[in-house]
Amino acid sequence: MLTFFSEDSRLRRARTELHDGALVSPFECPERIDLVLRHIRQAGFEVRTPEAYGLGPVHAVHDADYVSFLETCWPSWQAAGHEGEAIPNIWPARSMRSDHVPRSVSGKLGYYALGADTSLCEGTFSAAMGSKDAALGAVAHTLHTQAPSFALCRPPGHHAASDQFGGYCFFNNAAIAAQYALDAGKRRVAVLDVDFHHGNGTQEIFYTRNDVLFASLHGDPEVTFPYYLGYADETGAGEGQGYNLNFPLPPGTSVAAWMQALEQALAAIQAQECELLIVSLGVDIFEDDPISAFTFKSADFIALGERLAQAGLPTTFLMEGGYAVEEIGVNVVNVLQGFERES
Ligand code: OKP
Ligand code: ZN
Repeated sequence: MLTFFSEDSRLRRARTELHDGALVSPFECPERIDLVLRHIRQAGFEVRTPEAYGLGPVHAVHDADYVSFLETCWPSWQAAGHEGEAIPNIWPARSMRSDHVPRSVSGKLGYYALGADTSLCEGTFSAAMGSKDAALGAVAHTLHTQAPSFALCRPPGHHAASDQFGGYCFFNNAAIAAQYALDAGKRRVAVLDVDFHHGNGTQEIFYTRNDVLFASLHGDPEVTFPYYLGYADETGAGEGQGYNLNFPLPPGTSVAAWMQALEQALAAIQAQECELLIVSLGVDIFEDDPISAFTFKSADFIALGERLAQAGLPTTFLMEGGYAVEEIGVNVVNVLQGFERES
């Protein structure tokens, strides 16, 4: 399967993640790329560098002031004389004003962040640009040829909302790709999110719209990040009513039960006459993922790819999570090869 990847994705090399009360080396590390590329090449897939699409497709789904903030945060943080990486430590919480963006970079950080797990550092913006370019290159290829494609996006995107970063995400690659497909003439696009974590950003961006059907299978937010979105009763609003589908599943969910939920998601995608399938492919549903709690074995990813192919739609896969670095490449390529075998 033709793979799109930008070397700029390597430019983010964060040193710190606030995890369980300590600053640790980030789970979302550049080494993830190497393992995926190794297995992509072993499978004989061509790897193509995407063209630079600029900020136009980003502004189509993200707030312009948010995008400027991401671009200027690191130099502003350094100019303020801070030693470590840029990490928010205060938010416009319920008891305070959320209608005002403070002048200080520290105030802006809390305003534009949804968590403290994701530090901003040198190269973050450039890596996010490369990541969304890979997504755009892949979806453009699928639009032109009907052939499936894979974007090795890094950093991931599905937690990024219209004006917030977090959960290791800055630009919402899936939303950017879906909007690009709509602008190219598709009437309805399905985004199927199989990452262990709920794609809160993708949900937020399309929540009131019926031209994108968002369906997500994920760890129950009662007990799992991102906690404050991803419940089954979030079904869309206004014209988007019925076009948002959440399948929260308990930690330890069996692959069989997960596949049953997938059947429901695919049935909705089929019923709503979607013309393109974008898969937010997180392989953190793997049994040994260090921050997740589903039970996929490497071989199960083949069956997942096969089942997705049976939907019969033009399909673009976008990389999201997956933190069992040793197995990330096998698991991703198993999905893609399962898909190819069945299509
Ligand atoms: C990103 B993606 C570990 C707790 C969770 C954020 C998880 C982000 C996952 N410190 N931290 O959906 O794979
Ligand atoms: Zn995840």
